[in-house]
Formats: sequence, structure tokens, C-alpha cells
Amino acid sequence: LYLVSFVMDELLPLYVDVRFYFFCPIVLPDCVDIFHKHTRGETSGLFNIKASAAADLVSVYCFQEGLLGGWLLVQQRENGLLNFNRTWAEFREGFGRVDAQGRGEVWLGNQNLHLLTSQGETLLRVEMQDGEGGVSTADYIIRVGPEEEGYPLHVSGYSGTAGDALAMSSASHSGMKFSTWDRDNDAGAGNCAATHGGGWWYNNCQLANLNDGAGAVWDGRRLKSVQMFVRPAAL
Ligand SMILES: [Ca+2]
Repeated sequence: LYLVSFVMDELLPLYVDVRFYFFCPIVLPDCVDIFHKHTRGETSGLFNIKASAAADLVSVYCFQEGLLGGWLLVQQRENGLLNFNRTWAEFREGFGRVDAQGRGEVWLGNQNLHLLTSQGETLLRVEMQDGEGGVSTADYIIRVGPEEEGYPLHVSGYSGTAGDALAMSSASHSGMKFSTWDRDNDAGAGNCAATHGGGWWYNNCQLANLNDGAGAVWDGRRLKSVQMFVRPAAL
């Protein structure tokens, strides 16, 4: 009995610790776990994560500042250099990149967004900068469905300063499938993605389109730069 107790109390925790430190960095599923468990996790930067249902590691930028940290960069536009007029397949896989300082333009990809938002209740934060230097935010609960359903957007629970251009009732983007110029899933007679460029959860064209081919749009306003972050809702 003493031996069993010794193994359980003294050796097993050691084994778990060793396992943790050797294997943990490659299987963390989000930037919150990176923050708490990665040796460099409290510093913003590029990390490899693996969503629980994902086959592959993906390199993401974790923004770890603020009260909680744990924000994973899904999208960024800041200089207009990256072409957002892309196909369904390109939006599925993602395109662009950011560097270790978080500079650059990127779309993380619809499949990654689906996997990340399927791990549990997930927050979306949109941070927007306008041409006059104003900064505003929009926060939601977000879930993106699977490709066989058209990567539908489900957003609710708006709070923030930018106004609700995603979930508002008239011509809402919530519940809409994703559309690209080569896959029209929008509710209009025409092809919104062909008209406005980019790929988005078009309804009958846009209130918000952060992936607009000519630059991000929110509530009809053209933005100077924008970031989309996701984070598990649980602390
Ligand atoms: Ca249509």
C-alpha cells in the first residue's frame, strides 16, 4: 500500500510534469492556454497551436496584453498591400502572414476559424482604426459552422463603441454563409462578392465587410486598419 501511495503521490506528478514540459508546447489549442502554459506565453508573438479537432499545427499571433490576454489574431489589414480578392479555397485555407511583432496582413482561414470557435464559447473582438485616428471596438460571441454548411457566421451579444454592424436585425450578417466571387451564397439576386470583392458573410451585400476588396468597411464607414481577434469565453 505504501508503494502504491508513493507512486501516486511522488512519482506520478513528476511524470506528468515531465510530460507537460516536453509535449505541451505543440498541443496547446488557443492563446489562453499559450498565455498560461507556454514558457514565453505571456509575451505577444507567433506561436504554434492545434485546435482540438484540427489535423495540423497552425502558426498564429497571440496578443497577450491587457487584463486577460489570450487574443488570437484572425484577420488584420493595415497597409492595403495584401490582395483580399480570393477564391473560396483561398479563404478556406487562409492567406497572408504577420511577423513576430504582429505587423502584416492576414486572413487565418475559414477552416481554422471554424475549428477555433467550435472548441467552446468564443469571443470575437473587432478593433477598428479610422482615418482620423479614432479607435473603436465591437465584441460578440462567435461561432463559425463547418464547410459543408458554408462556414455560416453566428454572432450575438454585441457590446462596444463601433456600433453593431454584424448582428443587427435588418440584413444581418449573422446566420449567413460565407461567399466568395466563385461561390455565391448570399441572399441577393446578384453576386455580392463579385461586386465588392473579397470574401464575407454577405447577406444582400454589406453593412460590414472587413474583407472588402477595396479595404475594410464597418457600418458603411471605410476603415484605415482593422484587427479581428478570437478568445475562449472561459477564463
Ligand atoms: Ca446571390
